[in-house]
Amino acid sequence: MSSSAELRERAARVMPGGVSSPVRAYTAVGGEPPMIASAEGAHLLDADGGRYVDFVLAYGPHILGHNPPEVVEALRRQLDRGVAYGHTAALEVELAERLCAALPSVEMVRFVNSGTEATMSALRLARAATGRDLVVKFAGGYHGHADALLAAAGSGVATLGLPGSAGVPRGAVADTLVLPYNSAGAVLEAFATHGERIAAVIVEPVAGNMGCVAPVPGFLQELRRVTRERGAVLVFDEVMTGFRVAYGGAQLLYGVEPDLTCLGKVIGGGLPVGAYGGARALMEQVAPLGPVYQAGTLSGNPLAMAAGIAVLDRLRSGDAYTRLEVLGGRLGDGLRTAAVAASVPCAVNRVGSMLTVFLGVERVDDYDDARRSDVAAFARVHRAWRDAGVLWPPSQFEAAFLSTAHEVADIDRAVSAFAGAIRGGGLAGEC
Ligand code: KE4
Repeated sequence: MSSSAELRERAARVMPGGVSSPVRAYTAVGGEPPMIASAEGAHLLDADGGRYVDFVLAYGPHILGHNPPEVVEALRRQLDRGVAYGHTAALEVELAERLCAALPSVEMVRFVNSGTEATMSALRLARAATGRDLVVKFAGGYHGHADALLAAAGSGVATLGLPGSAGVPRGAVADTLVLPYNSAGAVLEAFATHGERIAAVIVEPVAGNMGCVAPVPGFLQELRRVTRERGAVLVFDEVMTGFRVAYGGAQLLYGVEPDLTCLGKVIGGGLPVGAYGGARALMEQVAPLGPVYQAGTLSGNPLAMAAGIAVLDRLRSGDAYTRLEVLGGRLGDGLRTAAVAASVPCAVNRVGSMLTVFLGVERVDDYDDARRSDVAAFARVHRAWRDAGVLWPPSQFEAAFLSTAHEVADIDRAVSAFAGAIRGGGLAGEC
């Protein structure tokens, strides 16, 4: 098989940046990205035989680690039955029933093939349902790459420093208001000025795309109050948090029920999937029942459904979230302790098994705070992790993830390499 170097060279010839998604190019942290040959549990293996503890987990889906037996078995079983029918099958119904049972605010759901499709469709539905055009999002929030939402987005766009994106026409973002995350005041002001025109507020209830940033107490509750009072649709983008921070998502964890929920990642067990859902009265406006058109050739794909059902059944029945909280706590505390010992200012933001470490700052509550962190120091730490056989998301503006397949030794390896980097790398007190 080709070596990583050979694969990178071949990839660069036929794929922009040699990647299928920008963050994978490692632009923000430097170095050549590994070319992966296989995965097992909490580990990735590259084309040169290198083995890494994986804290990327495909940016969230692999909450049970790579290739958990129940998912492999479900996929093997389904393969013998076919991979796409172009008709409704039992698996879609079974996963849809599980989503509706798990998420307090969801009575009906529509499957799509990515988080981008989920948020794009949810906003179309919100605009149709309200007859309004304005959409509020938050700086550093990333909801996929639909034109209307690529305005001061987080994740890849933030990492690449692109204020939006080339190719997005002015008209596409003219109705997108971008506010500071965690600022209820800014939201109230926006409603005071534009209230009658606001169709929806879309929010990552726990932000993951400016790095992990939790909602400050009362923020989500205030979004719920003002949107209900002013007749706007509250959209929780739970593509990352859905079934990650709790079986019922962030809406269960924080006790705030949105009007629409967007899902992805975990619910497909690593296969292409997305979904959006909410109250029946809203969802019945979606074609073929209602006037809001949305479609997809491979939506409800039986393989993705089979994998998603296997993952959710394991999450619902076992002690996964207890284990994830213990592992997450060990990692977060370990990183904080190491930073204190090295006298390096550091903010470790964690919600369950998603977390981000910011260097050179003491607190990160929004995108401006995140951008004040020392991204050069982060890049140095990222390289030290890699040298220690630890793969961390290659961007300050991403969340790292844990799985039930991670062991204490994996956590301690990441903490030890971090401690060495901030101590040995002369970061102490330098940030
Ligand atoms: P996809 O279209 O990539 O499936 O989902 C878009 C999306 C929507 N909403 C949230 C909260 C998301 O985190 C995402 C995608 N997340 C990024 C990582 N931060 C995907 C990784 C990538 O772009 O390569």
